[in-house]
Amino acid sequence: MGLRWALLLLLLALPLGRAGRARNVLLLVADDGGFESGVYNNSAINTPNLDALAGRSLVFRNAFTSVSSCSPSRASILTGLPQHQNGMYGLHQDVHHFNSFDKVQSLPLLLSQAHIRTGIIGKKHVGPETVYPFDFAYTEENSSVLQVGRNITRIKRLVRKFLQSQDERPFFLYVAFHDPHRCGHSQPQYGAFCEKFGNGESGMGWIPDWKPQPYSPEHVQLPYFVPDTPAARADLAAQYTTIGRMDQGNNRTALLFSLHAGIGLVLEELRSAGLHNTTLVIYTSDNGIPFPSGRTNLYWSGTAEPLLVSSPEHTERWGQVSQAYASLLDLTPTILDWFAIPYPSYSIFGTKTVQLTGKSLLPALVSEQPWITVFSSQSHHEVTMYYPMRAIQHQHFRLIHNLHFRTPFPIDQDFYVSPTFQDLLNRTRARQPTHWNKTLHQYYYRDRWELFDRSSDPTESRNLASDSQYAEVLELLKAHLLKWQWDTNDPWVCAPDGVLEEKLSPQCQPLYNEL
Ligand SMILES: *[C@@H]1O[C@H](CO)[C@@H](O)[C@H](O)[C@H]1NC(C)=O
Ligand SMILES: *[C@@H]1O[C@H](CO)[C@@H](O)[C@H](O)[C@H]1NC(C)=O
Ligand SMILES: *[C@@H]1O[C@H](CO)[C@@H](O)[C@H](O)[C@H]1NC(C)=O
Ligand SMILES: *[C@@H]1O[C@H](CO)[C@@H](O)[C@H](O)[C@H]1NC(C)=O
Ligand SMILES: *[C@@H]1O[C@H](CO)[C@@H](O)[C@H](O)[C@H]1NC(C)=O
Ligand SMILES: *[C@@H]1O[C@H](CO)[C@@H](O)[C@H](O)[C@H]1NC(C)=O
Ligand SMILES: CC(=O)N[C@H]1CO[C@H](CO)[C@@H](O)[C@@H]1O
Ligand SMILES: [Ca+2]
Repeated sequence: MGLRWALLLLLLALPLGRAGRARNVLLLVADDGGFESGVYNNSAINTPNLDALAGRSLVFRNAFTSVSSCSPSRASILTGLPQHQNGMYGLHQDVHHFNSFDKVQSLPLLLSQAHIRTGIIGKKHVGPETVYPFDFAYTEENSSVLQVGRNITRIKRLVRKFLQSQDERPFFLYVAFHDPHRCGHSQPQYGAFCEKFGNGESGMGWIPDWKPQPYSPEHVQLPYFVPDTPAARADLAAQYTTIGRMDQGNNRTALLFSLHAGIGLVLEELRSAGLHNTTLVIYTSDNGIPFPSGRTNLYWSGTAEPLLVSSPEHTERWGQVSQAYASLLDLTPTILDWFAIPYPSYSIFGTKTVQLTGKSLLPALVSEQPWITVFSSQSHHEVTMYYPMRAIQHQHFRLIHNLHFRTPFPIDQDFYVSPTFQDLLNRTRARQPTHWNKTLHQYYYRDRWELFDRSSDPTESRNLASDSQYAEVLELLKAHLLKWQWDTNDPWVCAPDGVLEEKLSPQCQPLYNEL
C-alpha cells in the first residue's frame, strides 16, 4: 500500500464533523450541584457564566441522573451503564472500595481507541485505572482535590496546559469540579461547603481569580424539600458562595465579557485557544444536592439535574428550554455520536451482551424530541449504606421500588454533620417544629412501592401506590421498570421476594419470605 493511501486511510479514521472539521468535547460536571443558577430561574443567585453558556445551549428541564451518589453516577456518566451493570455499586474511595468490572468499555477507553485524546481535571472518583484511562490526568489520585477541584486558578492553568499540547488529535476534556460539595465532614476548617477556601481571610489562602460573593440567609430560595429554618438557610447561603466560585458570580466582569472564573475561566481558555467553534460543551452535575431527600435518594429532589448541551454546529435551539426527558446515561451515547463512533456491543460476564440503553441527545438540538421515560438504580452510597432502589420516571409519574423498605433509610457521614440535618435532629429530639415537609420517621421508613403523580403533586408528598385509581398506572410502570432491569442485566431483578436462578425457568424463584 502506497504512502498516499496509508495517509488517506489514517485521515478517514480520524473522527471529523460533517463539515470535515475536527470535533472536540468539553464535559463540565459540578459535584452535588442543583438548580441554583439563573438559567434555572433561581433569581437569588448570580451565575452569569452558566447563564451565558445557556444562551449557546439547549437547556434540559427534565434531566435526571441514574443514581444519586458520586462514584456510581460518574461511572454511569462515563460508561452509559447503570451502577448495577458497570459494577460501581457505591463510593470508590477508602473503605468503600467500589470499582467497575474489569471488562467494562468506558467512554475514555473507547475514545482513545478511536484516536481521541482524553483529559481529566478534578475529581475522578472511579476505578480501576485500566477501565478509566486518561492521557492527561490531574485528579485526587495524584493531586490535592481542593487544588484540582476547587482552586479555579489552578484549574484554569491545567486547562490551558491541556489545550496547548502539540497533539493534533481531537480531544475529550472532562473538568470535574469538586464545588459545590460539602466540606464539613472532610475539611471543616473551610466551612460547611468549603466556601471559605481561598477567600483571602487569615489561614484560608487566596484564589487569584475568585471574588467571593457572600449571600444572606434571608435571600436564598428554599427548594420544597429543605426545611425552612435559620440553620438550613445559612447552609444554602454557604452553598451559593461555593457555586459562585465554580461559576464566578461576578456579574460586572461577566457583562464585560472577561469571563472571570470557574466555568467562565474554562470557557475563556477554550475561546482563546480558538476551539470554541469546534467543541461540544456539556454542563451537568452528578447527583442531587446534599440536603434531605436530595443526594442518596431517588426522589425527584435526589435525581433531577441541570443539563446544558452547547453545540457550535447546532445553533437552531440555542437558549431554548427542552421538556424532553434526558438521563445522564445518555451522555456516553451523545459523545460517541458526536465523534461518529459506533456504540459498543460486548460482554462483561459470559455471553450476555452489554448494550447502551441511553440515547444520543444530539437530535434534540435540532428539534424537540418525544422522550418521556428515564430510569434510576441505586445500591449503596457508603459501603454501610446498603439501600437498593430502582425507579422509573414516565411522563409525570415516578415509581420507586424500595427493595429494603423494612430497614431505616441510611444517612451518610457528610450529610449527618451538616447544619441542616443536625438542626433537624435537634428539633425532632426537642419536639419542636421542624419546618420540614416530612418527619424523620417518614424519611427513615418508606413503603416498598412509592408512586407519585407530579402533575398534581409536584412535591411528591402523596404515595398513590395503594390507590386503586392508579392500579393500572402502577402495573404499567412496574412492567417498564422490570423490563429495563432485565435489559441491563440487573442482578437484583428478582429481589426482594425471589432469587435469580439463570439456569432455571422461571429465572426468578420464589422465597416465600412474606413480602
Ligand atoms: C424559567 O421561567 C420561564 C418563565 O416562566 C420559562 O419560560 C422557562 O422555561 C424557565 N426555565 C427553565 C429552565 O425552567
Ligand atoms: C498526575 O498523573 C498524570 C498522568 O496521568 C501526569 O501527567 C501528571 O504529571 C501527574 N500530576 C502530578 C501532580 O503528579
Ligand atoms: C490556587 O492556585 C494558585 C495557582 O496555583 C495558587 O497561587 C494559590 O495559592 C492557590 N490557592 C489556594 C487557596 O490554595
Ligand atoms: C448584575 O447586577 C446588577 C446590579 O447589581 C443587576 O441589576 C443585574 O440584574 C445583574 N445581572 C445579572 C445577569 O445578574
Ligand atoms: C463557526 O462555525 C460556523 C459554522 O458551523 C461558521 O459559520 C462560523 O463562521 C464559525 N465562526 C468562527 C469564529 O470560526
Ligand atoms: C444541636 O444540638 C447540640 C446539642 O444541644 C448543639 O451543640 C448544636 O449546636 C445543635 N446544632 C444545631 C445545628 O442547632
Ligand atoms: C407532606 C407535606 O407536608 N407536603 C407538603 C410539602 O410542601 C408543599 C408546598 O411547598 C405542599 O403542597 C405539600 O403538601
Ligand atoms: Ca457528588
